[in-house]
Amino acid sequence: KPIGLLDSGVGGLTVLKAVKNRLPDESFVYIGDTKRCPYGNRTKDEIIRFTLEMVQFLMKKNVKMIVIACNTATAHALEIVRKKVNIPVIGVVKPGSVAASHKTETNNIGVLATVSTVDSKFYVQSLLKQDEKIKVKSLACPEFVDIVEKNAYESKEAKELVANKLADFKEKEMDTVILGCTHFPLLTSYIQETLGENITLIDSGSVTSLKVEAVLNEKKLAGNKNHQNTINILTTGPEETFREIVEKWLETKAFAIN
Ligand code: DGN
Repeated sequence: KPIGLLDSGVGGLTVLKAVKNRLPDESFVYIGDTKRCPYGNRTKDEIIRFTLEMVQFLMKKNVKMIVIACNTATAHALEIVRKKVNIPVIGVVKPGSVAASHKTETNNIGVLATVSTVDSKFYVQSLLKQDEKIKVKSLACPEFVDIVEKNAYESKEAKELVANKLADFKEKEMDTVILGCTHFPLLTSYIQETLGENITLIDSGSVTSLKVEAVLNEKKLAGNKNHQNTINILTTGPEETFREIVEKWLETKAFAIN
């Protein structure tokens, strides 16, 4: 059975890539809800409804586990999804928070995310659960999602956008910044360049992949080496740009549903 992943668009591909590299014997179904992207400026109710619809779609594909590869959906809908399905459901906020809290030496962490994730305060709560001394500075960067979705994340426009947006973000004590939106790892080089080499960026994809592996082992759900593994990448929106990003990022094909 495959592992199911969902995001509002192409962002969750950064998580898929990390999980696929760690677990090459697994099969995957990925759904990007491009038609309704971005989720980041939606109401909580909309985010919950859309997430549940994507979960239902994945359940029809007979997945054995769901990874909510979207911080916005994780912040608002993780617990609700967990109550609806009887398979393991993993979000991306806790793995990122745990990794950041281990990494920081100054207890001063930055979070870059969508408007809705920042407003939910989910990261702040999650980080404080790790260590109540942690100070968090958050910034909503919805523009980053748009530039990634239009496949311009390697352009001069993207470089300038990141430089302007993050020019005043860093504080003296800050040593760790969480990429709290799964779209943002595509902009890693520009973000790192702007914030400086002494800032550690936390990409929830790689830490989430460790969690996925641990849960598969714990629940005895890990894939079998002798099986033919498949990877099925789908979008609710138009195929063209989505497919270009998938081909470049993952070197595989993508398809639009219906
Ligand atoms: N990739 C999503 C996230 O991690 O929050 C959100 C992008 C969006 O829909 N705004």
